Amino acid sequence: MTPTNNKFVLDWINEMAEMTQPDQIVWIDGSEEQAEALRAEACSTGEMIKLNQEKLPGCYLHRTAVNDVARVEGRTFICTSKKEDAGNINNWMDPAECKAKLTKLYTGSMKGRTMYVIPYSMSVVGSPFAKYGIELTDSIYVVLNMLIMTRVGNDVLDALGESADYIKGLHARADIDEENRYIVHFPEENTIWSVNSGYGGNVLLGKKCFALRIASFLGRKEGWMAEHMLILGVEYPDGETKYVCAAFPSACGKTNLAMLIPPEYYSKQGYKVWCVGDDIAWLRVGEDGRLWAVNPENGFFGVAPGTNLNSNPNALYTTMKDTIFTNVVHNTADNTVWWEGLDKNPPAEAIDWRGNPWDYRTYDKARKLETSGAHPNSRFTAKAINCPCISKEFSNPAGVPISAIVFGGRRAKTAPLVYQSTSWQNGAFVGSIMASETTAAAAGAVGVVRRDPMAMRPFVGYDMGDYWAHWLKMGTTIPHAPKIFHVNWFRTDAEGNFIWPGFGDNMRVLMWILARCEGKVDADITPIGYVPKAEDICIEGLEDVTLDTIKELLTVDKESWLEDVENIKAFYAQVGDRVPQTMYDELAALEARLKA
Ligand code: OXD
Ligand code: MN
Repeated sequence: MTPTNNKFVLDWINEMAEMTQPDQIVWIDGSEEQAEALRAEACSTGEMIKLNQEKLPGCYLHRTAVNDVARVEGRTFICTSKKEDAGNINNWMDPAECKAKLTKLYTGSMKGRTMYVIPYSMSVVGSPFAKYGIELTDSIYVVLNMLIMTRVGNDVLDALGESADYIKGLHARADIDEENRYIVHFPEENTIWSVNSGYGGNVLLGKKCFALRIASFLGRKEGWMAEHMLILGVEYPDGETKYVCAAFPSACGKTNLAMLIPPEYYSKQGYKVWCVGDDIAWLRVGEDGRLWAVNPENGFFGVAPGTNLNSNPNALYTTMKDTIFTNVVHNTADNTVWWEGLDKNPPAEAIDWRGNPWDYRTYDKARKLETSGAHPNSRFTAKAINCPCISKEFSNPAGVPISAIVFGGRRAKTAPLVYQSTSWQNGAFVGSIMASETTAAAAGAVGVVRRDPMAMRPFVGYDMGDYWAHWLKMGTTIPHAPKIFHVNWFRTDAEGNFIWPGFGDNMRVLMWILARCEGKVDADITPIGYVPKAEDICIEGLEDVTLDTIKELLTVDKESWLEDVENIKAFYAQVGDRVPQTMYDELAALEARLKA
C-alpha cells in the first residue's frame, strides 16, 4: 500500500526505481517512530554516532567523506532547453545530454540499498506560499536532515492530491566520486538530480536546489520572489513588531544577525528581536499591497565553527537538543562535540572531522584546513522551534509584512556602515552591484572582490539579467514596497582591524533603518544614496565607538567607488545582453554623481 494514489508520483517513482534498482522502497511518513528506527539503523552501521543523551538529548554526529564537505558550484548546472535561459553566470548542460550522462551514474546505484521516498513541503502545508516536493534518496542521513529542515509527512501527499505540481528530486550517493559529482536542475521540468555527494547543500534538495534555484524560476513565472535572505522581527516596547529581510553572501553572518541579542541599552527598554528565518525568504505581494515573507524551511543548517556564547548564544542553545552535527570534533571523553571558536577548552581526547585521533596542540592557524579538528564548513542541523528567539509568526501561513530589505557584503573600504537607496529601482540596482571581498579564511588571494548580486550568484535558476528584470518588474506591483538599504559591518582601519563592533550592536543600524521606513529620521544625500547623520546612529553604551568613529564609518570615498564602477561594468558585461537598460542607466547616473 502506498500512501498516495497520485499517478504522476507513482509513475515517476517507478521510473526512478527502475533506473537506480534499490532492494526496497520505504515511504517516510514524518512519524517519530519511523525516525527513531532510522536513527538506530544509522547508528548500527556507523553512519551516525549517538551523542551523550544527558548533555545533548536527541543529538547525533555524522562525518561526510573527506572529499565531500561543501557545495560544489563548479559541478552545479541549470539545464534549460536553451543555453541563454540559464545565462552566463550559471553552468549549463543540454537537458537530454545531461540526463543521458547522469543515467549512467544512477543506473544500479541503489542495488543492495533502500530508496527512501520523502514527501515534503517548503513552508506550512496548505499555506498560499507552500510548494511541495518529493525527494528520493538512498541516504538515511538525508532523510533525518530533511525531517528537520522541511515539513515531512503524509499530509503533504494529501495536500498534493492528484496533482502533478510538485518538485521531483532524485539523490543517490553512488560512489561519492568527486569527478562524477553533479547537482543539476531542470527548471522547466520541476526536477532536481544530485549524484555522488552526501554533503547537505548538495543533497538536502529542499534547500538551495528547490527553495532558491527552482523557486526563483517559478517565482519569475508566477510573480513572486525566492531570495537568499534572513527574516527577523524587531519588537518595540509597545509590542509592535517590524520585519526586515536581509541578503548577505554565504559566510557574512546571516545566522548571527537573524538571532541577534539586543544590546542592553535596547533590551532594558523592552526591545526584542525575533528570528523568522536565517537563510531563505519567499516573498509575495499581499492583498494590503505590502510585501509578505515566509521562511520556507523548518530548521537551520548552520556553520558550527565560530558559534559560541558571545557570537550567537541563541544558535548555540538551538543546537543543544535534536540536532545532527556534521564534521565537527567528537569529544570521546564525554561523547559530546566541539569546534574551533566554541570555547577555549578543546577536548583532550578527540576525533577530528576526518575520523582520526586529534591533538588540539597541533592546530596551526596558518594551516587551518589541515590542522583544525572541525571542518571550517562543519554544520549543525537544528529545529527552528528549538531556537529561544524563534518568532511566534514562524509558522504563520500568511507570513510577515516586510518594512525593509537590507543588502550587505564584506567590504574593507568602499561601502559605508549603512546607506539607503532612493527608490525600489535604485535599490534593485544596489542589489545587483553587491559584492564581498575574500578573507584570509578562504583559499586564494585576500581582498579580491567577488560580485554576488542579491547574494544569489550561485542560486538564481535562470539568467541573471532576467532575474534583475524580475526585481524591477516586482517593484511596479508592490504598492507599499519595503525600503531598500545596504550595510557593511566589515570596514577596517589602516591596520586591518574591524571598526564596527558588529554582532548585537548591528541592532543600532537596524533601528536607524526602521526609523527611516517610518519617516522618523533625516539623512544626508550622497552620490550613492541616503547616509545617516552620524548622531542618528545610537552609540549609547558602546565603549570604543565615538561620534567620530561613526563619521568615519559613514564616509563615501569617491575614488574607491569609481574603481568599483569599473569592476561593475566588467561584471555587467559578463552577465551579458539581458542586463536591463535600467541597470545601465542607474550605473551611468551613479558614475555621473560620483564625478560631479
Ligand atoms: C548556506 C550557504 O549553506 O549559503 O546557507 O552556503
Ligand atoms: Mn545560505
